[in-house]
Amino acid sequence: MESANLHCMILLILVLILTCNIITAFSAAPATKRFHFNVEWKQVTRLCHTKPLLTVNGEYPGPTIAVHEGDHVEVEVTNRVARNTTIHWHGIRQYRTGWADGPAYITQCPIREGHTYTYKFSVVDQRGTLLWHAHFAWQRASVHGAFIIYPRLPYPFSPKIQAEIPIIFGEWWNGDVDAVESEMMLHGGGPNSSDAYTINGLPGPLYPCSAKDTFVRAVEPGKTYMLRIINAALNDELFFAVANHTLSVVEIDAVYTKPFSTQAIMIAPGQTTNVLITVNQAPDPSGMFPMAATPYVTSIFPFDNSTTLGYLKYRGPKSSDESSKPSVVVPNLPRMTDTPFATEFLNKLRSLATPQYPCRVPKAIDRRVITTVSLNLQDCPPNQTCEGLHGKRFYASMNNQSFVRPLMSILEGHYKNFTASQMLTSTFPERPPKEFNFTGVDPLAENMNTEFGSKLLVVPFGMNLEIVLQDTNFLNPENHPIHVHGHNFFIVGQGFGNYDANVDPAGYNLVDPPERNTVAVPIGGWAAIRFKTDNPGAWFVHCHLEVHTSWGLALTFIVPNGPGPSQRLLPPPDDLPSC
Ligand SMILES: *[C@@H]1O[C@H](CO)[C@@H](O)[C@H](O)[C@H]1NC(C)=O
Ligand SMILES: *[C@@H]1O[C@H](CO)[C@@H](O)[C@H](O)[C@H]1NC(C)=O
Ligand SMILES: *[C@@H]1O[C@H](CO)[C@@H](O)[C@H](O)[C@H]1NC(C)=O
Ligand SMILES: *[C@@H]1O[C@H](CO)[C@@H](O)[C@H](O)[C@H]1NC(C)=O
Ligand SMILES: *[C@@H]1O[C@H](CO)[C@@H](O)[C@H](O)[C@H]1NC(C)=O
Ligand SMILES: *[C@@H]1O[C@H](CO)[C@@H](O)[C@H](O)[C@H]1NC(C)=O
Ligand SMILES: *[C@@H]1O[C@H](CO)[C@@H](O)[C@H](O)[C@H]1NC(C)=O
Ligand SMILES: *[C@@H]1O[C@H](CO)[C@@H](O)[C@H](O)[C@H]1NC(C)=O
Ligand SMILES: [Cu+2]
Repeated sequence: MESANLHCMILLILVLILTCNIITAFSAAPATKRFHFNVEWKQVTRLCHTKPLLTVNGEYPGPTIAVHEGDHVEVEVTNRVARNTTIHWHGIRQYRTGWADGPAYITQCPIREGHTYTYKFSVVDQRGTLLWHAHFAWQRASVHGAFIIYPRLPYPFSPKIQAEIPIIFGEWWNGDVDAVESEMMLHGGGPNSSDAYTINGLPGPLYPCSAKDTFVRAVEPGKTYMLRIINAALNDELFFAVANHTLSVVEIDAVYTKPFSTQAIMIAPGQTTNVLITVNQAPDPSGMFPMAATPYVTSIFPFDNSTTLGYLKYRGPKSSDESSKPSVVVPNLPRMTDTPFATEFLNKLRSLATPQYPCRVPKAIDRRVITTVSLNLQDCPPNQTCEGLHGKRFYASMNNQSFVRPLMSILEGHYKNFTASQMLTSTFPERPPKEFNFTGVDPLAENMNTEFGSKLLVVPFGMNLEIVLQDTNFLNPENHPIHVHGHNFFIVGQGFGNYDANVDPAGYNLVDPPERNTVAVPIGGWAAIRFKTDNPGAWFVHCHLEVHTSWGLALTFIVPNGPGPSQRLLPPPDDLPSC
């Protein structure tokens, strides 16, 4: 009897080992993947303007990082320019490795000219498309690239994918982008807008002197492709569509979704979206189908209202007329101000929520923080001239705190128990300091000044936290893509107008809400996000419209160490840059 049981157990173990082997045979075993990034200038020409462009390894967009789920990653970054820099691995959880997160003055001091810092972290329980980008000044404009995490298990969707096509959106300036930021901060006005949008660094044929810089990708008729779409633009949310083709959304921010079909997508800066596209149209004479991106605009500021165009080129019989010109007709994109389309699209996003990929949304919460996300109009300091509206200066804030980056690493200060800095007080207000009709007031009748500082929000380890992000119509209401570092969150609710804590929670989706790292808070509305504070460290929360981060639309929250030895922030690496 006993020996029979033993045999059973041995058999079971054998079966388990075999099954495991089959699973790991699908992809390589976890490994350490090493990359070398040189941050360097490169002469680049677009729209007939040649300028030194800040790049990684001379590439624009930068090199793709491709790893497998479970891999350990080491990226040695050497700064070869006379400016400071840092790199952020956008959406990577950085569990216990906050030192490798990257935002300057939050988790590290900048990497100075001639210095090297090696970012070391593991990629755990995430799969799909993310991005990496510089997190210093406005360097993200050209210092960015795809971060692809291949899954250990087969994709949970069909049909079979012929190939994948990265589609990275960016913005091109004819001038120096860092100068655009410094000029704006010096005079208090709005920033210059970009001169072009780009697909994989190429503006396409709708711009002057640009037809030769057009992204074209050959595809096999009848096959299905996966587009890994990344919005690395600085200041613009975008609509994207491919002429005559339907897109099927299967993943956002490296989390699988319930698939759904759509003619176009809305994608905010910092967000990623994987879509399937089946190449099933009768090719037009040129065999080229245009794809295009154009902004989704909720701002009153001047903006880049142009359209970037690329092509899918059907591979076909030679009979296709080589001389016929490809269509430059923009595919069916929503109007630039089409908030109903953006809302409808975002409302279709749902976590896959299967036993294999469960949706771990907190059903109950320990704390709710309510914060405004707001633009501000600051009185001009005496004896200065300011170029914002009414001779004042533009700023932005959360709960009337306009975030100022201290000239030190907050994470290091936290780790070393610094109390010296007056700025690092743990008193970020958990409610708006003034209750008013956030989305109904006449802004110009209001005092739109803000306060400046680096107050920290401190939350206990392991709690279920809800943050309600409330837009205001100070200056004007806008859609703000809010990015949280170190944690994915669930968007349990969103709506227009003012959040009502007595009414709105009843409408939350606590079954299959979308899980993301960046939420596009509706214009003149609110979004409620939930997550478990399971990652000790100092984490930046900010608007991914870079202009708003420069104006202070940000906060930093601290998660202390948990009780267990594996719930503590790891010690800082030896090569961590100092200020
Ligand atoms: C911003 O645009 C203005 C007007 O086109 C131009 O004169 C100025 O040089 C630009 N600033 C920067 C920093 O590119
Ligand atoms: C693509 O769609 C447009 C209308 O949306 C139509 O005019 C055109 O003929 C279509 N092209 C092909 C090749 O089907
Ligand atoms: C973009 O803005 C410019 C200047 O305001 C205007 O002349 C042009 O018609 C606009 N283009 C589109 C496509 O809206
Ligand atoms: C502003 O300028 C006036 C006259 O030039 C001067 O008297 C005053 O001290 C200045 N104020 C400040 C705050 O610099
Ligand atoms: C910081 O304070 C905690 C608790 O007071 C202590 O355990 C830890 O050793 C201190 N860390 C440093 C680097 O001083
Ligand atoms: C806020 O203002 C809007 C627009 O004036 C109005 O429709 C709404 O009823 C107001 N809400 C509250 C709570 O007063
Ligand atoms: C924000 O702070 C400024 C400066 O203290 C103050 O003047 C303003 O009334 C405050 N606004 C709100 C909405 O709390
Ligand atoms: C780089 O950052 C350090 C630390 O904040 C600062 O002291 C230094 O002045 C900066 N260098 C440049 C070129 O901006
Ligand atoms: Cu914003």
